[in-house]
Amino acid sequence: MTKSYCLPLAALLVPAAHCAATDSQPRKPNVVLIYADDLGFGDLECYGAKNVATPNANRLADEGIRFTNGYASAATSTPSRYTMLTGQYAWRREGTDVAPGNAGMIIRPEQFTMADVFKGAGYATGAFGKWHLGLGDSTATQDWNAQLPAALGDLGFDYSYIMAATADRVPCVFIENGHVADYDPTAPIEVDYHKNFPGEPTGRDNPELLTKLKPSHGHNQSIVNGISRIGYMRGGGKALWKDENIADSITSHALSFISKHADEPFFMYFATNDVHVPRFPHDRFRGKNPMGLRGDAIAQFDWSVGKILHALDSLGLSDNTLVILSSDNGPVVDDGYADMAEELLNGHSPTGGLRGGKYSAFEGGTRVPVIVRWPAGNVPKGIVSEALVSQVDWLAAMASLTGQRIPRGHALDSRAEALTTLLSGDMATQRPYVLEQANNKSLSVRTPKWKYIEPSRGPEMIPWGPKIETGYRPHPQLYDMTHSGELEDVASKYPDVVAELAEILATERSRQ
Ligand code: NG6
Ligand code: CA
Repeated sequence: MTKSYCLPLAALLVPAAHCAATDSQPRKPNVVLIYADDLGFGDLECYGAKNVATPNANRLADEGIRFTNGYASAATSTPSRYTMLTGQYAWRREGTDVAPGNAGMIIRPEQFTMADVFKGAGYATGAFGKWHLGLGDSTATQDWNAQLPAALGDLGFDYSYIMAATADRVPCVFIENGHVADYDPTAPIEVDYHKNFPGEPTGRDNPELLTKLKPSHGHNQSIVNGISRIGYMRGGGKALWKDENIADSITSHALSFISKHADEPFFMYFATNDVHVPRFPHDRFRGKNPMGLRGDAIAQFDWSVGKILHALDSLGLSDNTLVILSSDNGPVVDDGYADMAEELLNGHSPTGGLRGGKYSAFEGGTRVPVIVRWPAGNVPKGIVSEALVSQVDWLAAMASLTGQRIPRGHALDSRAEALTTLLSGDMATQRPYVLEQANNKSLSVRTPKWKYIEPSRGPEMIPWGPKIETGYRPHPQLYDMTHSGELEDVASKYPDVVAELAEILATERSRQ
C-alpha cells in the first residue's frame, strides 16, 4: 500500500526562494534536474527493478518523495524535452518529433525556457548531456567547425556541455557552449543525413568494422568507435566521443559546474545518455550486470546520480538543493542494437508491469520515475505519493519556487500549482488530468481514475523492431486505472466518461 501525505502550505514556503540571501534569510535553493533517457517506470530498484542495484536513486527516494503517477509529456525524447523546457505541449508545434542530429534549434531564442526562469532569478545555469532539441539556425545548415549561431546560450543556459542529439545519431562529439569540445582542426567535421561521404565506411557495407556493437535494426550508417549510427559524418578526429566514456565526460563536467557555483544558486539540467542505445558503458560497469548491457547502463546511470549526490554532500549543499530525478520517456529493450537486452531480462520488467513502452500510447510510454528531494524545503522523507504530476508543469513550478513571473503568452500549458504537489506529494493539489503524447502524435488523458486513449491510425505493434504494443486503435479506449490498469477496455460501458475525456482533449487542442 502506498500512502500520501499532506503538508501544511506554510511548510512549503521556506526558504523564501525569491529573496536575496542575507544572514537572516536562507539562500535560494539550488535545483538539479536529473533526466534519464529511456529509463522505465520499473527500472530503478526503488520502483521494483530486479537484477540491478540502484543505491543512489534509492537514497533519493528514501530522503524524498517517490511519485507513482509521474509523467513525461511524450513517449519519445524530443517532444518530452521540448514540453518540459518550454511549458508548452510539443504537439502544438510542428517539427518537435524525434530530431536528427543536424536539426536546427527547435526551441527558438525568443521562447521562454526553464533556464530563463532561473537566469531571471539570478542563478547560474548549466546543461549537461543529451540535448536532442537541435542546434543552429536551421536543419542541415550547420558548420560544425565554427561557433554555432544558435545554441543553448540563447535559451538561458550560461554553460552547456551536450550531445547534439543522441548517442545513436551523428555528430558523435560533445558541444561546449555552441562549439565542438576538444575540436580537432586536423579533422574538420561534416554531417549529412541523406548521403554518405565518398569512401567512408558504414555499418551496412563494412560490418567487419563493428567491433563494439552491431545494429539489430536501422543504425547502419557511419561508424564511430566501432559502432554504426544513424546519419553520416566524417572527420571529428580527437573530438569524437568514446561511448564507454560518455557518462564520465558528462558527469565530470557537471561536477565541475557544481563546485564552481557552490557559493551561488545554480540550476543544473543533467540529462544522461543512459540508458539509451547504443549501450556501451565504461569497463567499470560493462559485463557486470546479469541483464547485460542494459543492466550495466542502469548501474552506470545510478553511479552518475551518486556522483552528483556526493558532490552536493561534500560541498554542504545537499540540504538546500532541490533534486528532481525523472526520465524522458518509457523503456525499450531492443531499440536497434544487438545487445542481448531482450534475452537477458531475467524476470525484470522495465515498465514495472505497465502495458506498452517507449513510443506507445499505453502507460509504459510516458509513466516514468519521478523522485523529489529537498530537505531544507521540508519535502517529506521516504514517502510515496500517488498524486498525478507531469513534466509540463515543471517550468511554472520552478517560476513559482524562485518568485519569477512568466512572460505573457509563454509556457501556457504549465501549472504553477504543481509546485505544491511536487514538494508535498499532496493528492488534493494534484493535476486534474495529465496528457500523454504517443509516437504517432495521438493523445491520451489520464485522470486519477481513468485513462482515455483517443482513436488513431497505426499498427498494434511497433513495426520497425522494438517489441512494443503501440496502444493505437481506430476506436476510443477507456481503462479504469484504479482497477486493472490497461487490461480491460471499458469504453463501451462508460460512454459518458469517454465523451467527457474526449471533450478535455478537444478543449486543450483549441486552447492556443
Ligand atoms: C528511433 C531509433 C531509436 C531511437 C529513437 C529515438 C531507429 C531504427 N530507431 O528512430 O533507436 O534513437 O528513434 O529515441 O532508428 S529517443 O529516446 O531519443 O526519442
Ligand atoms: Ca528517450
